[in-house]
Amino acid sequence: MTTEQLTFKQKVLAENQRIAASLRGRYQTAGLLCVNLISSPGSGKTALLEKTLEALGQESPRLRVAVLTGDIQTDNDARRLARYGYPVKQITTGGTCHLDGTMIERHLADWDLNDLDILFIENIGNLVCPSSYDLGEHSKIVLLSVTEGDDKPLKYPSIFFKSDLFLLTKIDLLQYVPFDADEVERNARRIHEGMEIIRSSATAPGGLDQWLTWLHAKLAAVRAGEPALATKA
Ligand SMILES: Nc1nc2c(ncn2[C@@H]2O[C@H](COP(=O)(O)OP(=O)(O)O)[C@@H](O)[C@H]2O)c(=O)[nH]1
Ligand SMILES: [Mg+2]
Repeated sequence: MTTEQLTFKQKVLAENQRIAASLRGRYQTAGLLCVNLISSPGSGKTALLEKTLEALGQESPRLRVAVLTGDIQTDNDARRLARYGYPVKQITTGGTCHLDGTMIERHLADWDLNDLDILFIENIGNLVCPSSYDLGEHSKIVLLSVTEGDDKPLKYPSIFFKSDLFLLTKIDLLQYVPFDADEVERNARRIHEGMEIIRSSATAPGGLDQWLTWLHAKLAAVRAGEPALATKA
Protein backbone atom coordinates (compact mmCIF):
# COMPACT_ATOMS: atom_id res chain seq x y z
CA MET A 1 0.00 0.00 0.00
CA THR A 2 1.34 3.45 -0.90
CA THR A 3 1.50 6.25 1.69
CA GLU A 4 -1.43 8.03 -0.05
CA GLN A 5 -3.56 4.88 0.08
CA LEU A 6 -2.68 4.36 3.74
CA THR A 7 -3.62 7.95 4.63
CA PHE A 8 -6.91 7.61 2.77
CA LYS A 9 -7.73 4.38 4.61
CA GLN A 10 -6.92 6.02 7.95
CA LYS A 11 -9.23 8.94 7.13
CA VAL A 12 -12.07 6.58 6.18
CA LEU A 13 -11.64 4.62 9.42
CA ALA A 14 -11.45 7.81 11.51
CA GLU A 15 -14.67 9.11 9.96
CA ASN A 16 -16.31 5.74 10.59
CA GLN A 17 -15.19 5.90 14.22
CA ARG A 18 -16.87 9.29 14.60
CA ILE A 19 -20.17 7.98 13.24
CA ALA A 20 -19.90 4.81 15.36
CA ALA A 21 -19.48 6.94 18.48
CA SER A 22 -22.66 8.82 17.59
CA LEU A 23 -24.55 5.53 16.99
CA ARG A 24 -23.24 4.19 20.31
CA GLY A 25 -24.63 7.26 22.07
CA ARG A 26 -28.01 6.79 20.41
CA TYR A 27 -28.18 3.08 21.40
CA GLN A 28 -27.25 4.04 24.93
CA THR A 29 -29.87 6.78 25.21
CA ALA A 30 -32.54 4.41 23.90
CA GLY A 31 -31.42 1.55 26.22
CA LEU A 32 -31.15 -0.65 23.16
CA LEU A 33 -28.85 -3.67 22.71
CA CYS A 34 -27.09 -3.78 19.32
CA VAL A 35 -25.26 -6.91 18.15
CA ASN A 36 -23.23 -7.24 14.95
CA LEU A 37 -23.13 -10.78 13.47
CA ILE A 38 -20.05 -11.55 11.38
CA SER A 39 -19.03 -14.71 9.49
CA SER A 40 -18.09 -16.11 6.10
CA PRO A 41 -20.93 -16.47 3.60
CA GLY A 42 -23.10 -19.44 4.53
CA SER A 43 -22.08 -19.97 8.17
CA GLY A 44 -25.68 -19.51 9.27
CA LYS A 45 -26.20 -15.85 10.24
CA THR A 46 -29.63 -15.58 8.62
CA ALA A 47 -30.70 -19.04 9.84
CA LEU A 48 -29.69 -18.05 13.38
CA LEU A 49 -31.72 -14.84 13.08
CA GLU A 50 -34.74 -16.67 11.65
CA LYS A 51 -34.81 -19.07 14.60
CA THR A 52 -34.08 -16.26 17.05
CA LEU A 53 -36.95 -14.11 15.78
CA GLU A 54 -39.23 -17.16 15.87
CA ALA A 55 -38.26 -17.91 19.49
CA LEU A 56 -38.51 -14.28 20.62
CA GLY A 57 -41.94 -14.03 19.01
CA GLN A 58 -43.19 -16.76 21.34
CA GLU A 59 -42.01 -15.04 24.51
CA SER A 60 -44.22 -12.95 26.70
CA PRO A 61 -43.76 -10.05 27.03
CA ARG A 62 -42.52 -9.77 23.45
CA LEU A 63 -39.27 -7.90 22.99
CA ARG A 64 -39.25 -5.19 20.35
CA VAL A 65 -36.52 -6.16 17.89
CA ALA A 66 -35.41 -5.08 14.43
CA VAL A 67 -32.89 -6.33 11.89
CA LEU A 68 -30.57 -4.67 9.41
CA THR A 69 -29.18 -7.31 7.08
CA GLY A 70 -26.32 -6.65 4.71
CA ASP A 71 -25.44 -8.31 1.43
CA ILE A 72 -23.49 -7.35 -1.66
CA GLN A 73 -26.51 -8.16 -3.85
CA THR A 74 -30.16 -9.28 -3.43
CA ASP A 75 -32.72 -8.77 -0.70
CA ASN A 76 -33.13 -12.52 -0.14
CA ASP A 77 -32.19 -12.36 3.55
CA ALA A 78 -34.55 -9.47 4.32
CA ARG A 79 -37.36 -11.43 2.69
CA ARG A 80 -36.48 -14.53 4.75
CA LEU A 81 -36.46 -12.46 7.96
CA ALA A 82 -39.53 -10.32 7.28
CA ARG A 83 -41.77 -13.37 7.78
CA TYR A 84 -41.49 -13.07 11.54
CA GLY A 85 -43.36 -9.78 11.82
CA TYR A 86 -40.49 -7.56 12.99
CA PRO A 87 -39.09 -4.55 11.13
CA VAL A 88 -36.34 -5.67 8.75
CA LYS A 89 -34.30 -3.71 6.23
CA GLN A 90 -31.84 -4.95 3.65
CA ILE A 91 -28.63 -3.01 3.13
CA THR A 92 -27.28 -3.84 -0.34
CA THR A 93 -23.73 -2.60 -0.70
CA GLY A 94 -23.26 -3.27 -4.44
CA GLY A 95 -19.75 -4.62 -3.93
CA THR A 96 -18.46 -3.28 -0.63
CA CYS A 97 -17.31 -6.15 1.58
CA HIS A 98 -18.49 -4.73 4.94
CA LEU A 99 -21.14 -2.50 6.50
CA ASP A 100 -20.03 0.88 7.81
CA GLY A 101 -21.48 3.45 10.19
CA THR A 102 -22.92 5.64 7.44
CA MET A 103 -24.94 2.74 6.01
CA ILE A 104 -26.31 1.94 9.47
CA GLU A 105 -27.16 5.58 10.18
CA ARG A 106 -28.94 5.92 6.84
CA HIS A 107 -31.03 2.78 7.29
CA LEU A 108 -32.00 3.69 10.86
CA ALA A 109 -33.25 7.11 9.78
CA ASP A 110 -36.96 6.31 9.94
CA TRP A 111 -36.91 3.98 12.97
CA ASP A 112 -37.34 5.39 16.46
CA LEU A 113 -34.70 3.60 18.53
CA ASN A 114 -36.74 4.25 21.68
CA ASP A 115 -39.25 1.73 20.28
CA LEU A 116 -36.64 -1.04 20.16
CA ASP A 117 -35.04 -3.42 22.68
CA ILE A 118 -32.61 -5.23 20.35
CA LEU A 119 -31.11 -4.28 16.99
CA PHE A 120 -29.53 -7.18 15.13
CA ILE A 121 -27.08 -6.36 12.36
CA GLU A 122 -26.17 -9.15 9.92
CA ASN A 123 -22.92 -8.05 8.33
CA ILE A 124 -21.66 -8.92 4.83
CA GLY A 125 -20.37 -12.51 4.57
CA ASN A 126 -16.65 -11.96 5.14
CA LEU A 127 -14.29 -12.65 8.05
CA VAL A 128 -11.85 -9.84 7.22
CA CYS A 129 -13.32 -6.43 6.21
CA PRO A 130 -16.18 -6.20 8.78
CA SER A 131 -13.68 -6.52 11.63
CA SER A 132 -12.27 -3.03 10.86
CA TYR A 133 -15.60 -1.19 10.98
CA ASP A 134 -17.11 -0.24 14.31
CA LEU A 135 -20.91 0.09 14.02
CA GLY A 136 -21.37 1.32 17.58
CA GLU A 137 -22.56 -2.16 18.59
CA HIS A 138 -22.35 -3.59 22.10
CA SER A 139 -20.92 -6.83 20.77
CA LYS A 140 -19.45 -8.23 17.65
CA ILE A 141 -20.38 -11.90 17.39
CA VAL A 142 -18.33 -14.16 15.15
CA LEU A 143 -19.95 -17.27 13.70
CA LEU A 144 -17.98 -20.19 12.28
CA SER A 145 -19.59 -23.44 11.17
CA VAL A 146 -18.17 -26.93 11.63
CA THR A 147 -17.67 -27.31 7.87
CA GLU A 148 -15.15 -24.45 7.71
CA GLY A 149 -12.11 -25.93 9.47
CA ASP A 150 -10.95 -25.77 13.06
CA ASP A 151 -7.88 -23.65 12.21
CA LYS A 152 -9.87 -20.58 11.13
CA PRO A 153 -9.47 -18.54 14.36
CA LEU A 154 -5.70 -18.65 13.75
CA LYS A 155 -6.10 -17.57 10.12
CA TYR A 156 -8.56 -14.73 10.85
CA PRO A 157 -7.37 -13.57 14.27
CA SER A 158 -8.68 -10.00 14.11
CA ILE A 159 -12.34 -10.89 14.14
CA PHE A 160 -11.86 -13.49 16.88
CA PHE A 161 -9.92 -10.96 18.95
CA LYS A 162 -12.58 -8.26 18.57
CA SER A 163 -15.68 -10.42 19.08
CA ASP A 164 -17.25 -10.89 22.52
CA LEU A 165 -18.85 -14.18 21.56
CA PHE A 166 -17.96 -17.02 19.21
CA LEU A 167 -20.92 -19.05 17.98
CA LEU A 168 -19.78 -22.41 16.63
CA THR A 169 -22.67 -23.13 14.27
CA LYS A 170 -24.13 -26.23 12.56
CA ILE A 171 -23.06 -28.41 15.46
CA ASP A 172 -25.66 -30.93 14.21
CA LEU A 173 -23.28 -31.69 11.31
CA LEU A 174 -20.31 -32.48 13.54
CA GLN A 175 -20.73 -36.24 13.13
CA TYR A 176 -20.33 -35.94 9.34
CA VAL A 177 -17.20 -33.81 9.06
CA PRO A 178 -13.63 -34.12 10.31
CA PHE A 179 -13.67 -31.10 12.62
CA ASP A 180 -12.30 -30.95 16.16
CA ALA A 181 -14.66 -28.73 18.18
CA ASP A 182 -12.34 -28.69 21.21
CA GLU A 183 -9.42 -27.66 18.99
CA VAL A 184 -11.36 -24.75 17.40
CA GLU A 185 -12.20 -23.52 20.90
CA ARG A 186 -8.55 -23.79 21.96
CA ASN A 187 -7.54 -21.86 18.82
CA ALA A 188 -10.11 -19.12 19.46
CA ARG A 189 -8.87 -18.74 23.04
CA ARG A 190 -5.24 -18.58 21.84
CA ILE A 191 -6.30 -15.41 20.04
CA HIS A 192 -8.78 -14.14 22.62
CA GLU A 193 -8.13 -15.44 26.11
CA GLY A 194 -11.31 -16.32 27.98
CA MET A 195 -13.51 -15.80 24.91
CA GLU A 196 -17.13 -16.83 25.40
CA ILE A 197 -18.03 -19.69 23.07
CA ILE A 198 -21.41 -21.28 22.41
CA ARG A 199 -21.99 -24.37 20.29
CA SER A 200 -25.23 -23.92 18.37
CA SER A 201 -27.51 -25.43 15.78
CA ALA A 202 -30.35 -23.78 13.94
CA THR A 203 -31.80 -27.19 13.04
CA ALA A 204 -31.46 -29.34 16.20
CA PRO A 205 -34.13 -28.99 18.89
CA GLY A 206 -32.87 -26.71 21.66
CA GLY A 207 -29.81 -25.87 19.52
CA LEU A 208 -30.14 -22.16 20.24
CA ASP A 209 -31.06 -22.26 23.94
CA GLN A 210 -27.64 -21.13 25.16
CA TRP A 211 -27.54 -18.31 22.60
CA LEU A 212 -30.98 -17.07 23.69
CA THR A 213 -29.82 -17.13 27.31
CA TRP A 214 -26.72 -15.11 26.36
CA LEU A 215 -28.88 -12.59 24.49
CA HIS A 216 -31.25 -12.06 27.42
CA ALA A 217 -28.33 -11.69 29.84
CA LYS A 218 -26.68 -9.14 27.55
CA LEU A 219 -29.91 -7.17 27.23
CA ALA A 220 -30.29 -7.17 31.02
CA ALA A 221 -26.70 -5.89 31.38
CA VAL A 222 -27.33 -3.10 28.86
CA ARG A 223 -30.54 -2.11 30.64
CA ALA A 224 -28.58 -2.04 33.89
CA GLY A 225 -26.23 0.49 32.30
CA GLU A 226 -23.44 -1.58 30.70
CA PRO A 227 -21.97 0.73 28.04
CA ALA A 228 -21.17 -0.20 24.47
CA LEU A 229 -17.40 -0.01 24.28
CA ALA A 230 -15.53 1.22 21.25
CA THR A 231 -14.13 -1.64 19.22
CA LYS A 232 -10.81 -3.02 20.44
CA ALA A 233 -7.88 -1.72 18.44
N1 LIG B 1 -27.41 -28.39 9.16
C1 LIG B 1 -27.46 -27.07 9.40
N2 LIG B 1 -27.56 -26.20 8.38
C2 LIG B 1 -27.61 -24.89 8.67
C3 LIG B 1 -27.55 -24.40 10.00
N3 LIG B 1 -27.59 -23.04 9.95
C4 LIG B 1 -27.69 -22.72 8.64
N4 LIG B 1 -27.70 -23.81 7.87
C5 LIG B 1 -27.78 -23.87 6.40
O1 LIG B 1 -26.60 -23.24 5.88
C6 LIG B 1 -26.91 -22.50 4.69
C7 LIG B 1 -26.46 -21.06 4.83
O2 LIG B 1 -27.19 -20.46 5.90
P1 LIG B 1 -27.47 -18.90 5.95
O3 LIG B 1 -28.24 -18.66 7.20
O4 LIG B 1 -28.05 -18.42 4.67
O5 LIG B 1 -25.98 -18.34 6.11
P2 LIG B 1 -25.43 -16.83 6.06
O6 LIG B 1 -24.87 -16.63 4.69
O7 LIG B 1 -24.36 -16.78 7.11
O8 LIG B 1 -26.59 -15.93 6.39
C8 LIG B 1 -28.42 -22.66 4.48
O9 LIG B 1 -28.63 -23.68 3.55
C9 LIG B 1 -28.92 -23.03 5.85
O10 LIG B 1 -30.11 -23.78 5.81
C10 LIG B 1 -27.45 -25.34 11.07
O11 LIG B 1 -27.37 -25.01 12.26
N5 LIG B 1 -27.40 -26.66 10.70
MG1 LIG C 1 -27.36 -14.24 5.33
